Amino acid sequence: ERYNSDFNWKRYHNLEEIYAWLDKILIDYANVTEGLVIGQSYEGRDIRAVKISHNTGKPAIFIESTIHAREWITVATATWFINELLTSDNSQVRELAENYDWYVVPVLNVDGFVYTHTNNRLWRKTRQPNANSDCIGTDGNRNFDAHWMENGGASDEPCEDRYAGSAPFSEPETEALSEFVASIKDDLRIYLAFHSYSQFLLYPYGHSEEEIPQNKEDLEAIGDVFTSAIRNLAYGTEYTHGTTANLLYIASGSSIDWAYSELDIQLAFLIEFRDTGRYGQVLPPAYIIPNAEEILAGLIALVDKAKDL
Ligand code: ING
Ligand code: ZN
Repeated sequence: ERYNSDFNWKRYHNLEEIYAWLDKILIDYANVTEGLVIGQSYEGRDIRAVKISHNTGKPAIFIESTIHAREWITVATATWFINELLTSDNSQVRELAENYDWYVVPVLNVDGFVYTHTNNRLWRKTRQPNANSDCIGTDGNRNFDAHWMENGGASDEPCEDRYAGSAPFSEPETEALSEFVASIKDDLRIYLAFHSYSQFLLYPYGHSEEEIPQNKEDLEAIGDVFTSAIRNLAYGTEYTHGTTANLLYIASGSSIDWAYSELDIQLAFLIEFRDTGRYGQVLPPAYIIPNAEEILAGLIALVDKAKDL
């Protein structure tokens, strides 16, 4: 049975349910979707992507979700967003869907995500064992080849949650992602990474407090419209924007720094979803739709602003 009619956004789902739902939308919306497998995880699972396109040759927007296993709100939001792009009749959402080629990886860290359902709800890293250590896994968002392990905010200790790995792209998951994103780089306009939590819109750099060379003003202008769009909804949720290093902490080897510096994607953002710590990573499912609705509003504003830049 490929169809799973129980899929909804009233609760969180496991990988099997999510992949069954992907199979369903690929059938139901076959004319505008394409299912892609960008690689295999350490434990051999498929890392899947969905492409949504109403015509080839449009600028592309890439969404990376759930590089950190415990950040369940990211995959719930990514799947809700895919569903909106396919089903909404709101004119702003239709524009979003039809004027861009969307690539969404709903669960990048598939092994870690399965592990959060079976063993440890708060697991963050991948699941590849480390040489000379009993500790497992690497922080995918410190494993990219961009100032890897150079400037702090990443650890060379395999037992740490921010372990950067034995080398850049030591993890099959980040390696697969980087190969895939590099393959669409010429069309890629915006790179988005979904995380939780803290209610931040972050942009480069993370590896240094030094200012980005070219387009700081553009990124700040986008940050302003993104946060206002969210604040103006009835929920009134407050997001803050700024560079990773200034607003949050120094973190080298992240995917947005890599996309920005190595692939020259000028618009690369990491969004930290709800909340600000009350529930943290264990956000109750009643907040899935409010979170997703405000992220949609923020992304409509973000993409619209990017058009003028
Ligand atoms: N936060 C991000 C992390 O990987 C971050 C913060 C943003 C790092 C941008 C690097 C670049 O630590 C979470 N919640 O994972
Ligand atoms: Zn994260």
